[in-house]
Amino acid sequence: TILVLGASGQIGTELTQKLREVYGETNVIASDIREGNAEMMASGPFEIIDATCKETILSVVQKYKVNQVYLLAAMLSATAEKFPQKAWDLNMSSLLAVLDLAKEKHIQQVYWPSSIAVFGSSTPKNNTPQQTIMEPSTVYGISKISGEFWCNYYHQKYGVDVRSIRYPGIISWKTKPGGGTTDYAVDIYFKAIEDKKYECFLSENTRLPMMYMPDAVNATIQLMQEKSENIKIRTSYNLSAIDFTPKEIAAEIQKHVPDFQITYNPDFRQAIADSWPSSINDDHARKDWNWKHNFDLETMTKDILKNLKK
Ligand code: VAH
Repeated sequence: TILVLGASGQIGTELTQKLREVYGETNVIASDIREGNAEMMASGPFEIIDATCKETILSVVQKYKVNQVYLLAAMLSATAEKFPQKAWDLNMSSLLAVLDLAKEKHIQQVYWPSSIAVFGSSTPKNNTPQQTIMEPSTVYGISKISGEFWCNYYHQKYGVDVRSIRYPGIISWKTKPGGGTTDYAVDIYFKAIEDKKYECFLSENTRLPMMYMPDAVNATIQLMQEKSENIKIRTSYNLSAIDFTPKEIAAEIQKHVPDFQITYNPDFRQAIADSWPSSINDDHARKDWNWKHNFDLETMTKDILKNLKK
């Protein structure tokens, strides 16, 4: 069976839903520090777990004979700047707890997400390569780059089968934004439908790498199903789909909501966004495990607005 830690979060919610479709609802145990949405709570087993507590995770692993853990619990970039120590503790102790369970053979496979936040202002901004200068300037980025090297260490030293993806900004409509810097691109769709206007906390030409949730969820499951010998990178894979600016996404929305208005009022999150790349090179993921994305800005926008207008 599969255990999802952080199942009530933005990615966890939709990853749990997809895993239950693929593996069967009773074979995917959802867990978080708080309950998830009604659909998740109704569609399969749920456990309240503090992801930093190894003993609690182990007891649930033993209760359901878990062999795969997806660790999606974390504090994201903007919130982490407000609570640095809490973010470090949550992001790191949850990872080390799960890696130790794998080292001790309680579980056989681990998924853990990294982020483009591992890159900093000194990283080449366009078509950022898999291996390059990485000087993160956010607490979130520091925790993610540290986590990548812990994953690689546990794989090299103890043979732990841990796999990871550096997610770009993930766009979805099923859960409200959760404290990320890229979450303007989630909120903008809700506001376009509700108010026909949106005040953006990033400047109009801030280009960031992004991906629609279905692509991110499919990539995650595809990576975990790949034969282990094909996974050449055990820190974390660059993954790319689209990149756009607030101005470009607003123009795409205006094709469907003609009187939608965007204004700009950059805040502390502008400095975070400015430290990240504008586009990512993911040749390694495409070569090692045949990754390819399906959604672009146009098809993503159509799909989101179709669902939000229901
Ligand atoms: C954040 N959505 O904004 C996350 C992600 C690359 C961005 O890590 O913090």
